[in-house]
Amino acid sequence: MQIRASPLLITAPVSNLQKSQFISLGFKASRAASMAATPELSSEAFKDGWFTEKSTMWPGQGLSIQYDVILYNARSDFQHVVVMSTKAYGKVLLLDGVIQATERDEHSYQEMIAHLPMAALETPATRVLVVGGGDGGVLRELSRYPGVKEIHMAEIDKMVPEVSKKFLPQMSVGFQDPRVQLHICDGIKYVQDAEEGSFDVIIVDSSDPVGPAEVLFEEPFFRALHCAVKPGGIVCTQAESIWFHLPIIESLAGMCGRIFEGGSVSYAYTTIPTYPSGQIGFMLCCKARPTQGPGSGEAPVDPRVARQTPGNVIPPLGVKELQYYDANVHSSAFVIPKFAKDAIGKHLTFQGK
Ligand code: SPD
Repeated sequence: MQIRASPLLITAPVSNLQKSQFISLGFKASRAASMAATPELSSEAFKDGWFTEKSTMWPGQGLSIQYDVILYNARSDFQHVVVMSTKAYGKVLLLDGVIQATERDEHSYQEMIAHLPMAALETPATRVLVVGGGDGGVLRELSRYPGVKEIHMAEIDKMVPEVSKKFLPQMSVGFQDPRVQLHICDGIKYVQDAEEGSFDVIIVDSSDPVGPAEVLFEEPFFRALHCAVKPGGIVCTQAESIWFHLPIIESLAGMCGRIFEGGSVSYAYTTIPTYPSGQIGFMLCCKARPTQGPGSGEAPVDPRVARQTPGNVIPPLGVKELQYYDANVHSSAFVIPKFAKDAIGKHLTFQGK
């Protein structure tokens, strides 16, 4: 399904435009009628060939990107899914009108949310879980670790992997790794049902805490994450922007500190031009280490240290070289500005002083 931006967009409401465009492009009436079932692209968000991202989570601002074509526009059981093609950022995936990934800058987020926990482990990971992340970019990054035996993904919305496989090959390449098992299910239930201590790393690659992802920022889910990760293992969750969301980050860090008692809680971040404020963070929660055996010890794991190294290119899978992450970027990602430290430092194990 392709809807082309045209001068008509300047004046026509998008819902009317979809029908008239399909007719003027020579589509049969039945095809045009079936398009009526596709969701309307709100004329406020898609106007004059520009998409503008507005949300109550970043009030008073909106990032605009000029688009050429709407490649996909459908409503799943959970959310509104759009893929648009743009000159500035390549193809862009939107969920409920919020930018999730663009071909140009997705590597900064996907590499960091995956490699910060994976590389910080004292003992290399063998079993990893991704909650959400249906575009596949995080899977692509996990495929760089030859020691990993199983990579599980619990994604609630089957439309996201399907759309990514069709339109976003640079991300969905991650699904080609034979170690990947995709479970289309409620991520919370999947984690609650997991065997205790059965994952070395759990990555929560969620959208923002409005709509379907809200529960992924709440205590019952974090208690289940703590149970499912191994002693000495690491949970890494999307943890929003210090420019907009310090109260959310503060309460998340406080909650994680209570749940991961005896372990450590740290906030790291990456830069990314298409997320609000150009910055997004990650909460790294390390479970208290085992009292004996590999990786045992009293002191909690300090995730600021990169102890493992991801592989760089994997030709059989078509995984290209890293573009953002290296060991220096790893440690510097935990250096947070003073105003953020003043607000959240009291909850952070190593970054508060
Ligand atoms: N404000 C948008 C935050 C989106 C975070 N998740 C992105 C998913 C990419 N795999």
